[in-house]
Amino acid sequence: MKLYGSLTSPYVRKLRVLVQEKDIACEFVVENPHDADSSIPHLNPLGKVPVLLLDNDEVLFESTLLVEYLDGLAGAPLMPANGPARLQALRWHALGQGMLDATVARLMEMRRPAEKQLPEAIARQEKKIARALRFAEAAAGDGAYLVENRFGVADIALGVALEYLDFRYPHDWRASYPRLAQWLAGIGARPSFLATRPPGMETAAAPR
Ligand SMILES: N[C@@H](CCC(=O)N[C@@H](CS)C(=O)NCC(=O)O)C(=O)O
Repeated sequence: MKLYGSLTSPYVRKLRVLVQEKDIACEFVVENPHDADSSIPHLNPLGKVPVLLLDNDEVLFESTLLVEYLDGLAGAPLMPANGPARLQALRWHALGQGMLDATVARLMEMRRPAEKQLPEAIARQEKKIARALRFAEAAAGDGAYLVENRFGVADIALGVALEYLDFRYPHDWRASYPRLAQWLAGIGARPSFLATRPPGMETAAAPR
């Protein structure tokens, strides 16, 4: 089984963390979907990473689906099977995913030539991120983990989203959201998180 993705994609990082946490045998193939000769469009019609190539040559894509698939392969599930805990975990995953989408959309706008950038488009994404942070601060408890008092998909999704802010939209969110800051200091110190930090952030001390 092969996981295709870039070293900077937070969507890919969710899977890399999960694979390490569950000790799943999966080769990581570094591929930038933006490269002209990238193989990704031949694997995923949407041209995006992550892509998972199974041993029977079937291809799966979309990080939320891949989390479900890989979590079902081995070991104790990181996603609760049912009930309120499952709903909570799915909502944290949706929140984290939405934060990634907003941070990526903001980055794409900021990468356009200065004269073509729309400040209102950037502000719109920043407001989504600010509201999501406020929501997460209020919804997170004081424990080390978000759901059922044990590490799971919710922690991967929010942890990756918060560290992606530090990578692509660095600002002092920790001053306003001390509970999230403290929670991330614990999650971000896990070996799976340390081993998958994007280039340039590998040795950054937490909290940043
Ligand atoms: N909803 C997708 C988003 C994946 C995504 O946007 N990946 C980016 C890299 S961070 C990508 O491959 N972009 C290339 C493109 O959109 O052409 C997921 O969760 O897997």
